[in-house]
Amino acid sequence: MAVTVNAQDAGKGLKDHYKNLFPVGVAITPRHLQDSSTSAFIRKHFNSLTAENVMKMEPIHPEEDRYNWGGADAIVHFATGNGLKVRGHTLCWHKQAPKWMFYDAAGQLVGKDTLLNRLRKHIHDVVGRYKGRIYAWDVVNEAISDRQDEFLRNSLWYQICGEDFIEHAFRYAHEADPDAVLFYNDYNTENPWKRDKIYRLLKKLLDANVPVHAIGLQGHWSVKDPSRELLASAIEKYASLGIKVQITELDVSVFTDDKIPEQRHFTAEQERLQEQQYMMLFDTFRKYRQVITGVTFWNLSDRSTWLDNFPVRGRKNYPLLFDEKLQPKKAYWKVVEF
Ligand code: HAH
Repeated sequence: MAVTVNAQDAGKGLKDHYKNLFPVGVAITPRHLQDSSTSAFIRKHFNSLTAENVMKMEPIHPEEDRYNWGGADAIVHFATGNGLKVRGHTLCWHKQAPKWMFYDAAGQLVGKDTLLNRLRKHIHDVVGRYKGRIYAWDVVNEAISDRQDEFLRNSLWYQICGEDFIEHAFRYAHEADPDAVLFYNDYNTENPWKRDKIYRLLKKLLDANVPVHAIGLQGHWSVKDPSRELLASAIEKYASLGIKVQITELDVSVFTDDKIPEQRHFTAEQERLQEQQYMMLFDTFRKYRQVITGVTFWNLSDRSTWLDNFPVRGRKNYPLLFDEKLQPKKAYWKVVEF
């Protein structure tokens, strides 16, 4: 079976199988591009890139008057030179944000005007630098609370600015690059009560003519979650607002909770469940091809993924379509067979 598929595959990469549907992307670090076999692997399978970390606020803007452009420039340069798209990630988030953003020289929290001015400057500088080369931006990441009794997350952005920071972030990004596709990005987007809060937020922004064009479903899923039904109903609900949908950070954890202990191997049972889950996911993405404008994986292969340290530090995970030797897993063949 695998032999037949291999023969038909004829040097095609993942992106080639999906070329009539949507771009297939991956989150990388600039170091991946310095190794020629890794960069060849990236070019074979993917036609869109996201910086896993180097475009986030703290790494790219560590001090008020200093930017660290090196890593971001390298990714954009590689993408431009090789005909890959770039998704920017991310302009306004409660994590990996530099402390200086929220404090004055005396160590006191700044007021709303100062914080919004700093956010505006940051967004103009970053989006402006890559104008025309980064086609989409995750403008606001994870602003909705995970608590059922709370609407927005109680972050410093929210504490200082109230709800307004969200609308301002989108307006600043649109000023800086009117052609960029602007995303609200979040996780647990299929959970009905979080989904309904996100819908409410987006509806409010759209009603106020805020330039938000799309939603990113991060897609940090597991072999058991989400169900086909919840995924479909989330996609439909967001799409009913007239916005596009992307899967921005896809991986399928082999663990279903934090209590499962670490193990030495990818088990046959995990492999089977993961194959089924990936099949269901891509089958659903293909069904909604009219609204899904991209699918991006969060890391290249099981060799190294953020899930090796999250939510349990040091618990090796196997969430991607390529194994530790960068070889396609069984799930890969299921995803490209349709
Ligand atoms: C994502 N958060 C972030 O968007 C991405 O920037 C990061 O590299 C990895 C995952 C997912 C997440 C989290 O950070 C905390 C709790 C749940 C999910």
